[in-house]
Amino acid sequence: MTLQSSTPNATNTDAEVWASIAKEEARQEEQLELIASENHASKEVMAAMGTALTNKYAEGYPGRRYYGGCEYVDEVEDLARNRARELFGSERANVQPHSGTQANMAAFMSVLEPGDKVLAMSLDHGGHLSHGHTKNFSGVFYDFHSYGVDPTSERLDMDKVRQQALSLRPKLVIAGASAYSRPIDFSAFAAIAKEVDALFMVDMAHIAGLVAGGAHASPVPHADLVTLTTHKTLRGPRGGMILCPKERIVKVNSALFPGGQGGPLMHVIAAKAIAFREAQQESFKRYAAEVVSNASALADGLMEAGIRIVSGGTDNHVMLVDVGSVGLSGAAAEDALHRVNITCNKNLIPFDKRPPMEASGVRLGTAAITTRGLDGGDMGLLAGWISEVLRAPEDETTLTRVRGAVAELTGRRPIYA
Ligand code: DSN
Repeated sequence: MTLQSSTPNATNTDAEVWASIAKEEARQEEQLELIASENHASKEVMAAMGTALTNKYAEGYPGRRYYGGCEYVDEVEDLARNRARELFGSERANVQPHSGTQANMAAFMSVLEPGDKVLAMSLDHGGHLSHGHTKNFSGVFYDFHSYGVDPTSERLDMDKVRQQALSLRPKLVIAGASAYSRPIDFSAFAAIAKEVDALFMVDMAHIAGLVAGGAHASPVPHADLVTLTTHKTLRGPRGGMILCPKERIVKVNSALFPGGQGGPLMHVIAAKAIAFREAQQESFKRYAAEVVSNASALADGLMEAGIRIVSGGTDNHVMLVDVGSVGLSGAAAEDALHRVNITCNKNLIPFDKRPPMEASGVRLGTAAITTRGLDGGDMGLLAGWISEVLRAPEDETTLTRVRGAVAELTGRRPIYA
C-alpha cells in the first residue's frame, strides 16, 4: 500500500485515524471509481479544506455577519459567489449549502408552504431522495407527485409530464435526476411550468460539471431556481449551491440561513471557489467532453458484449446497466465488480421488480475515471472486463485475471501522481 497526500507527519499523532485515511487514499488509487456521483478533487481543492478557515464562525452573509473577524472569510465567500455566477451565467448564487439536499431544502422553503403540491421525477425512475421520498423531509412536509420515464423508450415523455402537470396544478415543477442518461429538455419543462402557473426548479447536481464545461444545455436561463452539488461532475469539494435570478436571492438566502442551516463551512466555501476557477479553464471544457465521450464508449462496449443498457445508451456521464440481462441482481453485480476493484452501485432500473437493496441494475459513471486520465481505448478494455466478470462472477480465474488488468491500468493512471 502506498501512502498518498495525507501521509502522517511528525505532528499527526492520531495513528488510528491517519491509518484509515491512508487506506482510503490507497483504495481510491487502486480501484476504478465508477460511482456516477463521485469524482477526485484536485489537491488544491482538498488543501483548502484542511486550513484554518474551518475554525471560523460566519453566520450570515458577506458584509452582514453575526460574528466579528469575518473580513477574510467575506473575501473568500465573495470570490466563490462571483465565480459561481460567472461560471453558470447566473444573476445570483448562494454557496453555503452543506449538501445538495440542504440546497433543495432551502430552495423549497424559499417558494413553498408546507402541504404545497410539487411535481418531480420518481426516485424509482432515476429521481432523487430529496424530490419527495416519503421518509425524506421533502415528502414529509410537501405534497409530492411524480412523473417517470416511458416504458418503451425509457426516456422522459414531455407530453405525459404536461398531462400530469395539467391535472395536478402543482406550485413547483422540478427537473433533475440522479440516474437518467439522456438530455433533459429544460425549455420544455419551463413551458409546462408556465402553462400551469407553477415555478420551475432544476436540480442539476449530477450534470453540473457538464453544464459548466458546455457538455449539457444549461438550465439557468429557464429556471426560477437551480440547485446543484459541487463534488460530482463539477469535481469540487463535497457541498451544495443554489443559483437564482436576483429577485429570488433574498428569500433563498434567508431560507438557507437561518431557515435550514447555521454557520457556513468556510473552509469548504474556499474549496468551492478554487473548484469554480478550475472549471472556468479550457481544460475543464475538454474534461467535460471526455466524460461524455467515455460514457458513450463504455455503454457501446457493454452493448456490443450483449449487456442491455437502459434506454439504449447515454448522452451524459451516467448509464444504467440492466444486469438482469445477464442473469444477475444489481447487488450481485456490484459485489462481483468490487472483487476486481471496479466500484459502482446497485440501482433500480425503471419498472424494476426487485427491491432497492437488490435491484436489477448497476449505475456506472465516467466522471472519476476520466479525471484520472482514462480514454476511449481504456473504455473498450473496461467494457470487456465488466462483461467477463458479470458473466462469470464466481470464477476465480476470471476474477484474478481482471483484478490484475485493473491493477496494471490504475498503476499507469495514478490520481494524485
Ligand atoms: N446520492 C447521490 C447519488 O449517488 O446520486 C445523490 O445525492
